[in-house]
Amino acid sequence: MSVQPTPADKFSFGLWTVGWQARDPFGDATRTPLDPIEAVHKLSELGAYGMTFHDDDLVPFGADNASRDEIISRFRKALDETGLVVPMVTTNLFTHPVFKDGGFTSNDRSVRRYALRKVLRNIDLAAELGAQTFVMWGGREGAEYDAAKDVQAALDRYREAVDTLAQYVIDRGYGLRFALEPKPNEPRGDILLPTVGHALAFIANLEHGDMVGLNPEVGHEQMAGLNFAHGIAQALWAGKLFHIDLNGQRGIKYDQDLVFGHGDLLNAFALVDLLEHGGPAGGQAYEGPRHFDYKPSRTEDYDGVWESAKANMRMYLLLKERAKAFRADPEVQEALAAARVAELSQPTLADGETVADLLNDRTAWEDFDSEAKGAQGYHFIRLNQLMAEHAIGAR
Ligand code: GLT
Ligand code: MN
Ligand code: MN
Repeated sequence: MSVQPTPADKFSFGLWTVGWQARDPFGDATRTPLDPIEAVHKLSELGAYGMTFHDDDLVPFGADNASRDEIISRFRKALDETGLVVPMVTTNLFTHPVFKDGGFTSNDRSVRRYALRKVLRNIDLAAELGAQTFVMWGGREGAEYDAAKDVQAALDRYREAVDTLAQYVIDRGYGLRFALEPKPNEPRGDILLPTVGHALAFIANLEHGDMVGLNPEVGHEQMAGLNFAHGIAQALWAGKLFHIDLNGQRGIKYDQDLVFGHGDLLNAFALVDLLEHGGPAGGQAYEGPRHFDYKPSRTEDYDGVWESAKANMRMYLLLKERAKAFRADPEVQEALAAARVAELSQPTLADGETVADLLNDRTAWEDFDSEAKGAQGYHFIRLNQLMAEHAIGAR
């Protein structure tokens, strides 16, 4: 298998990733601005198929209509020249001070109305560019102080916003779906919809929940000490994995946005294995873009930026190759059988069996040997060792 990315791999990058000038809370930018047109050409040369952006990444906040149109038409020209597509668009409701208490959930109603207008305008652009997914990362939707935010009212307003926007998409006949991106904290002390689980529960309470799914990010779950591959499995189980943000994170700390696989490598292996081979019938579980949302470290110049873009795609392809070898290894097959992994797919009750039947089944209780079952080994460590050996290329 080749580790040379091609558009068939569906790799996409946020314009804000390679374009990040590496300004952080403690230090100034270390890189000059990147022209979006150059980003399109460069990413296409490297083998990516898509580019995504926030409204303000492309068109500076507050630009007049004439310059907005000109920027968008230059951008479209670059897309046409390279064949790069825009599978996803998102709105910046976090940088400008007006959003310091949030967009959809600001305590100030006029800010909420302004936020809706900003998103509506961007939905038109997303549809015009042929995007299928509209991501909503509510980084400023949250609070630092418990008494300052009525969380139940905030969730009412969040729901109102998402349902209003979904209704607009329906009315316009746009082919867009929404993907909510959870994050536990940063920049707010506490962000609403902090994890995959919270966001799934929120979606279940929407009027247009069928059009709304998730865009989970590796580091955002791992910042909270959660298992990202498990979160993705639950999102798939709920039919809600609409998009994904791939990157790396080393444990519970600030959001690092490292290159994919440069954090928890074994969890990255499990994730790629799941996305590529983990469907209920054993097929590819996720067919959407493999979207990288990372930040080339502040130490890098532009050579380092393009190296890091390549590294993301290479890590994914290498892990995909390793996951394939893992699945094909007869010893792994044996270890999976010894660990009884497939037995979990067997329903606990037999077809047509009732609770009365279960109550009458002596093997399930009266004759069940709990001591012997308590003493049995599950052989999970051997299986994990084989996975680790495949992941590091030892087999
Ligand atoms: C911001 C954030 C990301 C989100 C982007 C989409 S913006 O960079 O850190 O995780 O995916 O709004
Ligand atoms: Mn992040
Ligand atoms: Mn993200």
